[in-house]
Amino acid sequence: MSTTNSYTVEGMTCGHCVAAVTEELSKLDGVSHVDVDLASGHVTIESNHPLDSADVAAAIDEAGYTISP
Ligand SMILES: [Cu+2]
Repeated sequence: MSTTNSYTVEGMTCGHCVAAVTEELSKLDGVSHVDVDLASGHVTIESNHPLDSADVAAAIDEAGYTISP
């Protein structure tokens, strides 16, 4: 069963940032699709099982950005 989670990421300024976030999130186990909207910082993650929000936060941190609370 597919799960969709949305987050808002702070600090992205260009397509390179989008690519970095997309790459790190895509590495998470079970993630099937990542969609990032640069203008709003809105990130949608589709996965085939529910994700641990700590894992998502760690991946975004790894890319160099933070989740907006
Ligand atoms: Cu950038």
